[in-house]
Amino acid sequence: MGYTQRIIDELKERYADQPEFIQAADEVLASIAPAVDANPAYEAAGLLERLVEPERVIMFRVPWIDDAGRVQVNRGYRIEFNSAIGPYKGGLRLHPSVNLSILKFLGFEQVFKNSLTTLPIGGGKGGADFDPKGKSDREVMAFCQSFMTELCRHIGPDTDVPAGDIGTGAREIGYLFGQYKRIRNEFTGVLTGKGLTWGGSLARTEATGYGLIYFVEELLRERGESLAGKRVNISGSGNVAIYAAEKATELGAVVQTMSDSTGWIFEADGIDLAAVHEIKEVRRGRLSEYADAHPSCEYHEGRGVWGVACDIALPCATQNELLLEDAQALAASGCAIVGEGANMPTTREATDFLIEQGIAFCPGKASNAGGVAVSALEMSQNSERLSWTFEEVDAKLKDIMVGIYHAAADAAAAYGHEGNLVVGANIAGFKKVAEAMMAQGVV
Ligand code: NDP
Ligand code: 2IT
Repeated sequence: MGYTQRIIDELKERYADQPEFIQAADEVLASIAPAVDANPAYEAAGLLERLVEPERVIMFRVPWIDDAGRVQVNRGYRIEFNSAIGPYKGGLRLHPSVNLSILKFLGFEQVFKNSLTTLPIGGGKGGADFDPKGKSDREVMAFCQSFMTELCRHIGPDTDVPAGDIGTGAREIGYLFGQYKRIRNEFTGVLTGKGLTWGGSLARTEATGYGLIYFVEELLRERGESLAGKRVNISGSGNVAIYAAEKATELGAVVQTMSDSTGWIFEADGIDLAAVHEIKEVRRGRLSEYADAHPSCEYHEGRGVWGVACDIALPCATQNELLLEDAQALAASGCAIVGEGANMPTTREATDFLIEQGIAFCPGKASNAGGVAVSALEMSQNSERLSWTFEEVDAKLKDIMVGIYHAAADAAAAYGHEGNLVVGANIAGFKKVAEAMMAQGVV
């Protein structure tokens, strides 16, 4: 049995209770096998055994008091996965589904994604099974302060730099930063996604969504096409979805669908994005409110955006939200591109099917890397105590996304998998981390 397969088998046995982590690790390891097999020194150095184990897993109690005066307790986590090429970097997810398996999958993906950005950032992820939905601002602040009271001893601008993810936006980053500064008495770039008056970077809010569209635009450009007139289906209506929709619309596409965890909307002539922004980001409401104010819109409860015929599908909500049956429906409707804005939104079976069908599949670790890339640019600005203009940051973001597309496409071709961006992104992301780990000895 080959080295890579042995590690996959061992992982499946050891972490049978961590399905999302196994799913992510299996996909990466299976596709980097040719690059690993070409270099026997990796096995001698136990490289894969080390790559699949986080350097450190921190789990802690997060007690806080709700508005009724009751004590609530959540479980907090930070997975410091790999620091071979820079300080741990990655978001904090606040969602009731959060557990060790989900955060390990996200941390593992982040290692390769961050490598692909070409910037000096290692991989990490964290969060808690706290649900910000329905909580008052005071309750969210109480939770964030308690969470940071423990987390602050593990992070720092040269050690580990968290950011946003599902359920963690500008409000949460503000409360977390305030508590870090208060306890440590240091004003440093310990978090990214900060407000513009206190160290944040212009274009960080837009970065993941815009970056996804720049990636897809480059893929289209290589085919002599553009986004103009393309029908685009998006899932989710959070940070990534909204700015992907905004940039796609700006480039002439028609964004037909968006969703939240309750239901989805369909607007044949394009969604009114200002209304979605007001409902989801300002009022923290439900997408069903959009339908009330837009008679042209169809609203359905449950899931269903992949059943609408489109040219481009952009899953931007959460993991495993695009299933095999959805991939089949997309293929039948003539969809030509699936671009992941979320992390691992497409199941393994659906991914394999889409690739078999010749549909261009953009894996999240490449196509959603714009967010963390601009986070790294925020770190640079914090270090030099300067702020760059929106245009400067946006131009760098675009260059980075175009670069990632070509790095993945070139690596795929070099290993005989022309057009397979999954294999290409995994190999390109892996190589730099592997080289750094080999140089740094058995640590
Ligand atoms: P947000 O919290 O801003 O938005 C999440 C959206 O997805 C909401 O519309 C939410 O609906 C929906 N959603 C979340 N969980 C579920 C679920 N279990 N079932 C159905 N719908 C769900 O998060 P982001 O936009 O920041 O993140 C979306 C995805 O993008 C995640 O996979 C994240 O890891 C990834 N990502 C984010 C980056 C960033 O910079 N923010 C960078 C790279 C990737 P509802 O409002 O009902 O909860
Ligand atoms: O999944 C991701 O890349 C993010 N949530 C962004 C991480 C970051 O550090 O900006």
